[in-house]
Amino acid sequence: MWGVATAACQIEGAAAIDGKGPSIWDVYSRKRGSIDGGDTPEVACDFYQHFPDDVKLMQELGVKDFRFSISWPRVLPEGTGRVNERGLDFYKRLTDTLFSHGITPHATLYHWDLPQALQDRYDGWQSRRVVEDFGAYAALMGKHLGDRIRDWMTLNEISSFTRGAYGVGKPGQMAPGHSLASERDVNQVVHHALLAHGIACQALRASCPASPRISIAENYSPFIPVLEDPAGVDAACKAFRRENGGILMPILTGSYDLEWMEDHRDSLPEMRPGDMELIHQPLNALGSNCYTGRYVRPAEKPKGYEIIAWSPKFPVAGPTWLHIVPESIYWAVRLVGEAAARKDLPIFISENGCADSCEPDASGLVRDIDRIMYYRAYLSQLLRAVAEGYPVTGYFPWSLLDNFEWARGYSQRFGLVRVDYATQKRTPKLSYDWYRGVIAANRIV
Ligand code: PNW
Repeated sequence: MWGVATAACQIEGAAAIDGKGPSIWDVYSRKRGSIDGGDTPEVACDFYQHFPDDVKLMQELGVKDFRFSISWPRVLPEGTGRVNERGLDFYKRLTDTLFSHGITPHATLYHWDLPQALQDRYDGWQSRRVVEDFGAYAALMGKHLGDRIRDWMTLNEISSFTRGAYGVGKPGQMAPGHSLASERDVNQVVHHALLAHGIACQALRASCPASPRISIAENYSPFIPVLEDPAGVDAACKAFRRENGGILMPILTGSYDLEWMEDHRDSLPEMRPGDMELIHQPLNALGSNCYTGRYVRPAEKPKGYEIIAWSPKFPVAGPTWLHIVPESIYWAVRLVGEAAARKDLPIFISENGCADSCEPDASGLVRDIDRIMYYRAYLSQLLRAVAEGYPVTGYFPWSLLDNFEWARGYSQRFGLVRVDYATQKRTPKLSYDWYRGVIAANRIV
């Protein structure tokens, strides 16, 4: 599959239109100092109005698969109970339009826009009550949209909306931007997200009329051996299991990694009987949001590996965290098979991308050769995984459009298509033309 990826809160706009309830990002972004430039997702790319044209852009690009997310407060303004038919209707119109352009929808149930009502009612992800409510929302989506949507992702990047939002003694940068008393409290928030994933898998399987294909989009950490010899690969495997031991490993294996538990022995979440079984649901595939990775080498330490610190001028592509590490995409695939012992599990790249640094030239074209370099390098590494027989099934660059980049507001542009936010004019960048060539040839050009 050659696709593109987006998320509701980052592109839709229409934050209070047609009965949508507020999300935690609508409220958080109005808090002074939370978002660069005081930006908010209120209008964004106004995809809510512009989607027919944007679907045409996808068709011209040649993609046959589109990843988007459903806004929970658009369909359930209070988080539970009353359904907003106009919200539901939007996703029906969107999927109909996708079908009429030969494009398959891939829907994420949760890409960070929790209904503010649930934040107010019981502190959102801090409360175990969110698990049941997420299950009910998933069941509702399966019932109303399951005839059109067969490919589902439950959650997007558990660590980002839990650890990224809840700091210990200091607020996180993601909504709702709270500070918690202890690491145990943060691990409890993560545990609730894991349970929500599990219950959503069950709810979709019970409610979709045609059997759904279920995955989760996770930004687990890949590790790249500095030296790729048996000892280096072994160090990468050890790092992979331990560093991903609190999210990916329980999802894939049904238990927190034992060494991760050792690292967190004083801060383990409250677990009830049956929790790990609920978290460990069969998956049809795994989505990897892959942007960067860390280098490791073997070490004479109890852990058996050392994560190498970044050299001061290591190249980045946009935000400061986005170190350019093309091999990360190869190891993100390989280590699921090798370190997590899930060689059977198909993997698709649910996100990969970078922010560019250019303004349009006199003709209006954005010559984003930095993005082309980035994509070509990462795709070459993905091709290595394919060549070695790993079950790679698809690639969804982030993103179709420039969009609301969370705490960075509109300052970071990840799109293959430029958006002029003042006029909502779309202009395909040079990388759009390049990706169209890749799709048409079905090879890296
Ligand atoms: C992902 N990090 O977020 C999200 O899924 C997208 O919504 C987002 O726009 C995209 O990547 C680009 O940032 C991330 O700090 C946010 O390592 C932060 C990190 C990674 C991914």
